[in-house]
Amino acid sequence: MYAQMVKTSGDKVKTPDEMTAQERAFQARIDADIKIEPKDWMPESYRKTLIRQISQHAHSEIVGMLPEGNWITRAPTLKRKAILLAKVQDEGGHGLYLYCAAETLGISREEMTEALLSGKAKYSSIFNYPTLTWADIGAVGWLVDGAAIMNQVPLQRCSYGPYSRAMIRVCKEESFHQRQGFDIMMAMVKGSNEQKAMAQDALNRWWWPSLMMFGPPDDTSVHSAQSMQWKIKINTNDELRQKFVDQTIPQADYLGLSVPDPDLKWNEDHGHYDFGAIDWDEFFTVIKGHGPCNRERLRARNRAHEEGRWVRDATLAYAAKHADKAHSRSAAWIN
Ligand code: FAQ
Repeated sequence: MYAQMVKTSGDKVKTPDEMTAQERAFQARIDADIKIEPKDWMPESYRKTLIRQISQHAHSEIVGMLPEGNWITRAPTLKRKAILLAKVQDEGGHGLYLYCAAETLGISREEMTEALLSGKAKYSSIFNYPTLTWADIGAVGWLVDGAAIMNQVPLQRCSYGPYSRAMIRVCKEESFHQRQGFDIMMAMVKGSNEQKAMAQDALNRWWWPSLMMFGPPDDTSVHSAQSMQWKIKINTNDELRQKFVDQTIPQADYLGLSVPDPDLKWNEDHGHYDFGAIDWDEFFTVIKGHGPCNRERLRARNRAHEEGRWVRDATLAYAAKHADKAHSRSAAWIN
């Protein structure tokens, strides 16, 4: 039940000769940067790929509320508590826009929720790690939201209209999230030696999982080639990971912290940082459901779903009562 066990399968990208006339016309629209809207014709696998990616993205936002939600009652000041509360609510809002965007492709909210709760659907690997100290909340905002923005800014130009428009709004809020995380880290490094040590410890634990967020290396990423041809993805996993490293190392230097990578080195020839090998066994273990918190996360979502049942029932009963009233009013008017 707790494994994120959706089987991964990548189809070979079709050449123009292998496409039907309709598929060629569709690809031409994408190449001309014309957005695809819900009522437009689309290849079935374009629709399915979008449902997979957008619903996984939505689930990530919803499960992503848990590691930080865990610290709302323990935030060190009232101001930090209010900021964190607002941030966690934003993540819930992002999940809702994204579920709506996925619904335009013909999947229901119930189907997506069921896939998450049963452990069939994937959500980002990063949210299966624990937030052990307050410094982890800084590291999540700085690194996890930082990685999320790096991935989502290009998605504003994605070919599917509803997803691209959702990303524009989400990105505005994510930049605030990243800055609040960096602000927590700044406060920690300016504090006592113990606080600085907590910030370094949080960076040590979140660094590698943050790099894994971008997905497997390009040569093993099954979906990238087709998703890039369809502009569902604008950059490859490795391109975004490299941009993230290049952007984040100067920020770590500014904080006076160091990333836990002895192989990290500025490469003058390429104008990028070289970095050490990522433990992909760890990544695949986590996405198969065996990370440190997979069970806990799904238990929490299942419990929330059960405890929220009365709210859903009450909302439906209220809507039905009003539909009945409206029906009686229009029947009285006709008679
Ligand atoms: N975790 O062929 P690819 C956030 C799976 S939002 C789990 O490269 P693709 C906000 C992948 O699904 C974070 N699974 O796949 C926030 C596929 O399996 P499948 C979420 C992963 O789709 C911050 C298989 O591996 N963002 O953090 C991961 O082309 C703070 C093969 O991979 C998005 O979802 C992973 N990290 O590229 C909230 C952005 N990576 O489906 C709260 C949109 C890969 O065949 C607090 N998504 N897999 O069974 C994307 O850009 C892409 O889907 C990628 C993966 C880049 C994630």
